[in-house]
Amino acid sequence: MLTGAYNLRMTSKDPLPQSRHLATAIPGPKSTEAIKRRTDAVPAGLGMAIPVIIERAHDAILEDIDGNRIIDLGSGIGVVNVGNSAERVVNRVIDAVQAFTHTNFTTAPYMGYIEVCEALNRLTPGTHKKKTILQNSGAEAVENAIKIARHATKRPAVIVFEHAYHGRTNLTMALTAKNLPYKEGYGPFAPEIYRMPYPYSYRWLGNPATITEDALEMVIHKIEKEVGAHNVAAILIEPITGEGGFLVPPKGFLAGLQKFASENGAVFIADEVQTGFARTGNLFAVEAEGVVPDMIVTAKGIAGGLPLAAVTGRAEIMDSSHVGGLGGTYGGNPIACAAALGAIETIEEEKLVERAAHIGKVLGDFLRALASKYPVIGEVRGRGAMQAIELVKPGSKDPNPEAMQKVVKYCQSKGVLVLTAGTYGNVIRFLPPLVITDELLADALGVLEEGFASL
Ligand code: PLZ
Repeated sequence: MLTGAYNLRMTSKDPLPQSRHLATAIPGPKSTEAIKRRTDAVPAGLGMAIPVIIERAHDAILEDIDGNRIIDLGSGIGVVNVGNSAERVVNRVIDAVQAFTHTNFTTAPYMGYIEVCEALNRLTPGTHKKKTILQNSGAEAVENAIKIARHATKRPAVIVFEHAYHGRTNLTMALTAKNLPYKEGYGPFAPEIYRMPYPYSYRWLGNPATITEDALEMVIHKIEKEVGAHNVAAILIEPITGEGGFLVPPKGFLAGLQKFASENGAVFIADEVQTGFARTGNLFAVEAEGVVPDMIVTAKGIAGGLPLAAVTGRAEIMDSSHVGGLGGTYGGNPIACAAALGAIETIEEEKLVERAAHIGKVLGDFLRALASKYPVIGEVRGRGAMQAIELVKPGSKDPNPEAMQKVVKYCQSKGVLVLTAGTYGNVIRFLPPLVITDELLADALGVLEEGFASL
């Protein structure tokens, strides 16, 4: 249902065409001027993937202030799975913001928060009784998951993995694997975090046939000998690593960890911040392996671009905290909750789970064909609309971040936004909005191929 205000806003400008268009070089003159102001006003520590200033965006197109229309293959880092400014999100946000902007849920509750929690309790894997708490960001939700797991188990230790990314707060920096750029100089870090080997199949030195068993044996041995299984509050893992370069664990690895956690009274937590909300061709990535986590952390795709995150878990774990032990000023803000309900409705009504699987097929087939042509592509991996390529020096597995930079810059100059990732800084990742048309995706992939041809 369109509100009057929304109609007005939509008719004040032409709808944004879903096509790539270069009005100027990228960056254009207006963006170039504005980026000088950015440099002057914001700290150097904030990176910038593409040096343009965005004026508006819809579905899979970003339009900058010079009038360039850029194809979005990043979704704001896996956030706008339902598309930029998705209609149901925008409409619900406008209605919500006109009703009230904030009360604080622990001061005076409202239905949007409760409805998002009900939806997550219903949609996340497992038929057990679940409860959900809402926060503002992925990092805050991961922190809360650990906090709740420690309280419920009365244990200190947290198990994490190589190549993991969980956020930028003090605890989540400690949970994150990669030093530069995330941790360098920002310590000391939170204690009682234990990092385990990860079965990175492309770079695994052992026998590929027994990678799952061998990795599980290593991990369990280390937990038992170096931590003590009875000290473990939680095992935390991304079902597919995000910032770590879209590493897909070998089949059975997640299930093995879950089994170990349940046999030893630890909480098995899936960080689905990047993999969640239809991205991988399932609503949640753990579903592909039939794994049911005790807790699942979601953010990004949950609210179509508004800041919202959640921890959903077994009711008895979630209820362990005393009254007042959990909270926050903005967590589950009514506008963000309205956006989440619009995003969830969009995923269900536009069948975006199936759409992600379709995009995954198109993208995966294209990337594999590209890899057979260009030996600089060492591996294609991912699931659904979460695909990546790892670039190496041809004839070896030596990381090739230089080639990655060149291809990424080429794509940008032609109006295609792609993101990078990976422990070795040599991965190009693809996270298109799930509403991208086949034509637009094909156009973007054509540009990508030109990028490889230009090397
Ligand atoms: N867990 C799996 O991917 C966020 C980071 C962007 P926040 N990833 C994007 C950047 O450079 O800061 C992420 C994630 C996984 C947790 C987080 C953290 O989510 O919403 O950024 O706090």
